Amino acid sequence: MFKKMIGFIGLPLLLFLFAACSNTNGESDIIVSDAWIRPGQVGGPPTAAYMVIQNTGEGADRLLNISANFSNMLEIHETQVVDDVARMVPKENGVEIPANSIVEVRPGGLHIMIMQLEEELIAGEEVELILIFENAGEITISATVQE
Ligand SMILES: [Cu+2]
Repeated sequence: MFKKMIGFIGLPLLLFLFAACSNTNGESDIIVSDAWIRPGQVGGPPTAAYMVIQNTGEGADRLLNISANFSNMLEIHETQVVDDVARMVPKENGVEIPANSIVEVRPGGLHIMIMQLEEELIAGEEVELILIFENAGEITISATVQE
């Protein structure tokens, strides 16, 4: 009887500990806010996502990659104006998020280019993006689809 009770209590406790371990992102120094994505259609032109990334820590971090379930082709780009011509430069080594700083991923500068949409993105929807940081690891955020 006693053994049976231990077994009964042990499993939920074990699951709780697992949940606690996998939740280390909760202590992350990286805070992502104001995430939004322009609407887009399957087979249409690329769309883009924007957000504000804050590093509250004492060490630099780096946004390495982004993934989503509605596209397999997300790239970090930066719009640069050279001789009055705007061009997009892929940030193949990611974007540094310096210690105690805010990096704005905004129209006209850094953006997350989203190509080959597999699902329509409709204004008003909320979609998930997974940001992969060098130190903070994976951070899942919610982004609003809006013009
Ligand atoms: Cu781009």
